Amino acid sequence: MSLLRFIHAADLHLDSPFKGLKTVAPHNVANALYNATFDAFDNIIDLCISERVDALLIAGDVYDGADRSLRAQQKFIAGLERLDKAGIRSFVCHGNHDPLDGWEARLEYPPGCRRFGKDFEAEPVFEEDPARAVVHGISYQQREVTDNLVLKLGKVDHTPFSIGLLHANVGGDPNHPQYSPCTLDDLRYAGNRGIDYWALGHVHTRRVLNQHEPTVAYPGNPQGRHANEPGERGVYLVTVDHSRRVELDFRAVDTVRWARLNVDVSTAKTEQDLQNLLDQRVEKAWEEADERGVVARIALTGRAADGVRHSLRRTGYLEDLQEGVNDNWASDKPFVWCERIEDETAPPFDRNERLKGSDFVADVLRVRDESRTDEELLGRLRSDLQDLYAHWQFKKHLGGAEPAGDELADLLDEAESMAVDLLLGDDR
Ligand SMILES: [Mn+2]
Repeated sequence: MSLLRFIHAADLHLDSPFKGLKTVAPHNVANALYNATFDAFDNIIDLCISERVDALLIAGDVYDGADRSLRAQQKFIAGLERLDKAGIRSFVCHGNHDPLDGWEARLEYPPGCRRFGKDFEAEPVFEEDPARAVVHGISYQQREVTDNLVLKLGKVDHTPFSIGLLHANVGGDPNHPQYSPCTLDDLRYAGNRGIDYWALGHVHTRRVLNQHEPTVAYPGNPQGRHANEPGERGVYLVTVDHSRRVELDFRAVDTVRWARLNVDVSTAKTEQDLQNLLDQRVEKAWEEADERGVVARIALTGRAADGVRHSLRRTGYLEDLQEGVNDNWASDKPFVWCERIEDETAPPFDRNERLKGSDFVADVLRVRDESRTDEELLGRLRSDLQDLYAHWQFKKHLGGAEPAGDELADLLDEAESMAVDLLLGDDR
């Protein structure tokens, strides 16, 4: 049996508006988006109950705006009530999107829910055994908290397993506002090393900043809200054993997934080829989403054949391609809805023509050609590759022995093409 099991969630952003999309998406997609943040929250509650955890921790930004909608508040409380009836406690702090001074309807929270105020307070997880685990939480009084809230934490009793619940920007992540800024060391030494687990919120992409003593983690938001929040989204299921070892298990709970799909069209000789490649990629995304709806932004990449590239430039061509994808996939259940197709293809490249030149690109091509026969050059290359493949940091990613024969030739071709792409960029 474990000492403690809980779900660490953050940044629910209930009732996110999905700006602009609801009006252009087909009805079934708009509807899924409309419910997405709520459905993800329901999945969290279901997960808590099916995993029989002791508590749910929510590290701020429960709502999307300080003027939280009534619907969002009702749904939030309904979820917490379901937990309460299942005998699971909930602990909530508020962040910059849902500060304490924002409007709120006077609704009743279930008795098992503890919401934290503007100063750190400690609340035992188990009423009958208060020395087992304690949550220390703090909320934002107003939207812009520029003080380091961690410094407000007093000395923490180390007897119980102690969790800090906080919405904060650790280490100055430039993609998020610098609210309650602090360093990893602040967290490490907070309460004079009394905290065993920092349950953080604010950064929407999940990451573990410190594995143990203390564990410091952002679970990310449980539901992506736009193309810049792609991929699976969820919560951490946290198990603490009696020697206080922490185990994190990420669980996806999102109901609509954002995907950025790259389709390399360099092998497409005709428009039909391109369409086939597009369809294959969309099908793969559909499979990968594991029964969820997908909102896809597709980028066509690679060096397109002249004719294909020309077609892509025709007025309305990309929009028609997009509509074709949506005709096939958007009304499926689950759906893939393509929100946009972008042409990022590079102009075709005539290798023989380029070889005749005297510029650096021509040099790169010549070196590649020499590497087919020049034993001395190949020897140098092999010894460099050996160093790389034997390096302790790369070994685990590269696996196995260094490439030889055809494999090496493929690698060199790929290197040439990458080098050329980088040197030429997009000539447009
Ligand atoms: Mn947030």
